[in-house]
Amino acid sequence: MSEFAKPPLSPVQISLDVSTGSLSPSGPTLTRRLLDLKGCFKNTEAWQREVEKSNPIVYQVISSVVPETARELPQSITTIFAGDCAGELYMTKGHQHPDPQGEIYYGLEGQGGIILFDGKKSAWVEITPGKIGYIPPGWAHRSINTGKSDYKFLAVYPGCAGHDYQWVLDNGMGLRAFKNNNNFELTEF
Ligand code: S6P
Ligand code: ZN
Repeated sequence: MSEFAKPPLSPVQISLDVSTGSLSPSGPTLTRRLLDLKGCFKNTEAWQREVEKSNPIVYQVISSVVPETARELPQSITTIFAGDCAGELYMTKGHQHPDPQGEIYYGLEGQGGIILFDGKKSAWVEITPGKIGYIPPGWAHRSINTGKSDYKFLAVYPGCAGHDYQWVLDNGMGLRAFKNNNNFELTEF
């Protein structure tokens, strides 16, 4: 398995293959199945049933070789597959940055968006190919695939930011995204 490079890094060119969502050279790949999203979907009975039935892959994250350490600027490609659990669209776990740092997402393929929540206010930022979504410091973020094919985006974030997943389990995200006929709708959490 590929690993992060050890600082100090040399200047490097990184190739991005949008069709596979891969980077070269690349760092670690993370694959999240439905079981890994425990506590995320509203309908916990449907979630349990589908975990026992097939436990499908919901998304994967391919990191570049740039490590998640202070002063570095890591990047990753997230691919969220199309699907839903009892109508709630496939999504990432969502996290808050313990060190409140901003982040940018850049849409590569498919249709999606970000649910953001600062603990009081929630927001939705649509992401399609060529669009940049800005996540300000202090806003937890969860990505959603709102389309019928893979949704892929590039993330660039400060290496010191970190990932607090428990914050989302404790505070929610303010909004949920459900499929609705050929479209989707956002509902209260
Ligand atoms: C990292 C950045 C993304 C996510 C990825 C998966 O700060 O926001 O690379 O890690 O989209 O989401 P999650 O919520 O499982 O980390
Ligand atoms: Zn983040």
